[in-house]
Amino acid sequence: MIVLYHPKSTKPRSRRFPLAVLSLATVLEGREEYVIVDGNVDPTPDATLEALMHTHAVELLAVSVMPGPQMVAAVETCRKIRASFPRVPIVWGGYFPSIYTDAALNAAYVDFAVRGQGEDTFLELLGALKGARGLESVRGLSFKDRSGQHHHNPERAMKSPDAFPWYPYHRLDAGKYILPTFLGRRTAVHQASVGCPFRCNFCGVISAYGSREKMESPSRTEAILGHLKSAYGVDAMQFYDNNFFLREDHARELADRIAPLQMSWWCEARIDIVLGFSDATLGAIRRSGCTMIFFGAESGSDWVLKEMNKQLRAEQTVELARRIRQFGITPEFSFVVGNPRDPDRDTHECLQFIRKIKRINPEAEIIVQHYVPVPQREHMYGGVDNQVQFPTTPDEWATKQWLNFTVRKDPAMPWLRPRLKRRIDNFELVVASRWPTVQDIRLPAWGRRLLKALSAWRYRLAFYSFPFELQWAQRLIDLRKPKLESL
Ligand code: B12
Ligand code: SF4
Repeated sequence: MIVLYHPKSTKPRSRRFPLAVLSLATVLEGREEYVIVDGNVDPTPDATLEALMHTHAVELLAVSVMPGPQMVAAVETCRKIRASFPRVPIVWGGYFPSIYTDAALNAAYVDFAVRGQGEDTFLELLGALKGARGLESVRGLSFKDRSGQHHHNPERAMKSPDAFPWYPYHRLDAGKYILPTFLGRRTAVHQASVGCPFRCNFCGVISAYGSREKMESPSRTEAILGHLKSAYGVDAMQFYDNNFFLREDHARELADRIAPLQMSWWCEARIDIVLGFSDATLGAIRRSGCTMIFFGAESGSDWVLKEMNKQLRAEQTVELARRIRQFGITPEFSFVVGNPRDPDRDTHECLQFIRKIKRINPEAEIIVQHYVPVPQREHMYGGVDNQVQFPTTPDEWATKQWLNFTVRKDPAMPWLRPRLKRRIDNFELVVASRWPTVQDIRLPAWGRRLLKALSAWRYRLAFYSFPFELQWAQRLIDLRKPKLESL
């Protein structure tokens, strides 16, 4: 038996289909005996895994690992399993081992690391473990030899999602994953493409997948959504694609195909690409149910965008904020603040730019993130290649200091002075209070009114310091928020 393990990565209310392990299940279905254990659903995954190991001949424990809390959960479990069942091989796949491959292999409880797209590499690894081929022949695989030396096989060419069968949704308790969101009562997730062809030099997608993108055909996306609707009553979708739109003809065909399904949906896209679409295509996208699009605006300064290799101008963000309003699609703009060379200037300009965007399109949602470097294939944004010494083991990544770094909450970057960091955080709190997000369906109407009233003068006067009353209000509202089940 093969055990596919998805360690806990989020709170129950944010739980979604674990696509990473479902995509491995896809290639095992009908070929191998396997089971999925999802830490987002199972409250005691370690006990479940141990029970499986006792009752079955487990050939391989396959673990999906994203940097952050999921990696911490993976470390704890794999250490225990290795101690109790030392003969069971353990393979890690996903963004953590794809980006930090040597660190993953430095753990005594990781034997193999799969980099990038995993389906074929996983099948070939299974073949190698059964003796049908050598480990060196498996593209996309990294492994340790008996002396502990790491071997990194060449990269694997990426395939379109169309090359693999549909996910075996029936192997999960779908009811646990289809939950209410601002989009609908029964929201599911899907990823209709792999990778991204751009080269932004702060982005982990490029480190893991290279600058390539393969898209699913619109007819297949339509068929999968249709199945989710008819089999599970899904009425809303979040698309996890890094870059949902590439070509206008593809976007138009997809919109026309999924419109009859009457689902409300959200996706991530690039500003320049969507800006290049005709009014007719944007209208069709809206009619097909798209209500919000996440855009990496990153900065309001062209010198920063250039340094990020974003291939975007701030004026395009302004133009998009203005144009998309007429179609009734809410833009969600994300900013990466704290340029290491000149964090003060960057922060000042970015905050001013966000105010400008809000004047043009008050409904625009704003996300402010601190810049946290991710190892790159070339150079890291901000010229910080020699300033950050990344951990060399998962155990070190799992410490509080590095966890704070990964989740970008308290990253403790040498170039981000505490005063400046506080200013960014305070600004974010004031903006989020002045325009509470429509995505928080648990936020009661009185809480919304309270936050707006308390923050209005601060925003008007651009006075962000010491927002104690907003912090207090947020805590009060959090305590009183209804449970998801009662909505
Ligand atoms: C969904 C998601 C989440 C969800 C996870 C929900 C869940 N299902 O558990 C939530 C919202 C919790 C989340 C949180 C975070 N996320 Co996230 N997330 C994603 C997202 C949008 C989709 C991932 C996904 O499921 N893709 C679909 C599957 C099929 O693709 P995949 O994961 O790449 O899997 C393939 C391969 O990696 C491989 N594979 C994966 N697992 C395994 C296991 C084995 C054994 C093998 C052989 C192969 C294998 O095979 C799969 C099929 O080819 C990605 C962006 C993206 N589109 O990739 C960001 C992304 C992975 N997240 C990212 C980050 C940074 C985070 C956070 C740290 C953000 C934060 N500030 O807190 C947190 C922390 C995560 C945690 N809790 O540990 C980054 C990671 C890169 C980086 N910079 O390190 C990404 C790439 C976003 C980005 N553009 O920067 N995230
Ligand atoms: S930030 Fe977005 S556009 Fe840039 S490389 Fe990453 S996924 Fe692609």
